[in-house]
Amino acid sequence: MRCSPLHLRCISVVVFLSVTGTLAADPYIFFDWTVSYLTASPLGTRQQVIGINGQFPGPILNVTTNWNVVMNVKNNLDEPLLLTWNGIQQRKNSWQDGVLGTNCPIPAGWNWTYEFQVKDQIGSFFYFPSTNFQRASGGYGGIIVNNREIIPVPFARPDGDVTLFISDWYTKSHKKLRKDVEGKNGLGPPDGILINGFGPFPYTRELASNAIPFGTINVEPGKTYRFRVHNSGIATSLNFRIQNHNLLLVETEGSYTVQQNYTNMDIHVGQSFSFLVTMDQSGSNDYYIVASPRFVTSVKASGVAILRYSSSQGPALGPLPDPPAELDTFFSMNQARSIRLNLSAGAARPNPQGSFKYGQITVTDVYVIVNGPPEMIEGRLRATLNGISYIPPSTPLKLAQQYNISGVYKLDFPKRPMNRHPRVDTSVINGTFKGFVEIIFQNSDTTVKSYHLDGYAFFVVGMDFGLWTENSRSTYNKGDAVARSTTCILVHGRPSWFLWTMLACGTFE
Ligand SMILES: [Cu+2]
Repeated sequence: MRCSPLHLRCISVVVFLSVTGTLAADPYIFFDWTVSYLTASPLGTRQQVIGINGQFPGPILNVTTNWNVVMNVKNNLDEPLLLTWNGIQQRKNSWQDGVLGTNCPIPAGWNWTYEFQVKDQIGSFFYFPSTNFQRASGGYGGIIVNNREIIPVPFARPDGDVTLFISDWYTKSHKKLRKDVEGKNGLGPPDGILINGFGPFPYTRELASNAIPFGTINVEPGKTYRFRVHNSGIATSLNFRIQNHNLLLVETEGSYTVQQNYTNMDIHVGQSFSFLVTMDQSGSNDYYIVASPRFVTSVKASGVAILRYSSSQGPALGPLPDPPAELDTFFSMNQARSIRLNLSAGAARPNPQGSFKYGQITVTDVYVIVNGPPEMIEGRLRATLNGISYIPPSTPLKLAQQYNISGVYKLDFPKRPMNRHPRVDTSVINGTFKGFVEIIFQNSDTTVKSYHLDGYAFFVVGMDFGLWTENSRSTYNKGDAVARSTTCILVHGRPSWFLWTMLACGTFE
């Protein structure tokens, strides 16, 4: 079996059987989106970008806990499209998460209706095309899951809500980039940093042209806004900050956090944060909003947008606010460790193991996963995990499982790195239903890695530089580690590790 329009249809029958009757009490909301190419010049060079309903970034999917979303997507691109609802933990129709293996891409010219429920969730997420390197051309947009009225929120209702996408950006098309990334040269450095699809405000003559339109966020003096900031880029960690303004961290990827002030935040690829920002400055001029590249010296220009008070009389003053020291990974790790779960806030739900206290759940499996630097394997530059570069089978995993087709994949993903030649394989982790898994990621490459576990939130219980050992467990945070869906592994001249634990709760129902 292959991904084909026929299978899209036959799967939809299964969906209706499983949905009918069980979700009737929760409201339905319907959307019609068309995905197509637009022409834009975010860095001054005309290029094709991917827009949704004519917008880049796409529209914000603004819903409330437990709503059922019926999302019809028409693919007007010239190649298959698969949209993923990143961070949405689907209890029903979990295969509709828009990643390869469980969900088929929508063929060019076709449409497909996703149907999913934002069950027991709140917070800030974003959707994007999950295959074909299309995210490098856009196609992304915000997801806001509001709390139900009866569920209290651990802060006063903000006066406004601002979604910001920060990302590295290439003037090459995603089609060209995906050839490059598999070839000898690799991806290469980006051409600039965008904020909400706009190039930088001309903060310096050398690095930013004044012919490029830039983003402006309009605010009222004295008011407090919730800024939802997403790194929707391809490879570059970014440091986010607003000149003269505090960032009060309140939420990340669906978890309320202990509320702490930051002057800046390292946001890694795929991560989402909510900050409360109070407009407590004089407001007689504008202020810079900055996203600058981290841990890379090849990219000099920052992404710069403008924060404009309604009382402003003139442009932002002075140099950009200072970033942390360019290569200071200790700063970044300490900052990541300082993010803690707010244990007194509502909206928690018990683990499938029936406990709120993750530190007391028995771990059923341990995986130590080591990434290798990209190398040539079977004629292409490929990254590996425990010596395996995953190759998607022509029959999607979910269909092979559903119809008991053998030989499509192997349930032999190694629990430890193997002492053998790297290979290409369709090797899958054999998860235990309702199991509780400890995963240690060890970064043996020279660049920051960002890991995302689709459809799950995991507890980031520890991270450190150096090699992980059994003794490292004594440093785990077993009380208030934040639960999120995307985390990073930094490097500091030697391997570094971080760890998460996760819930296996029925990706394959
Ligand atoms: Cu995801």
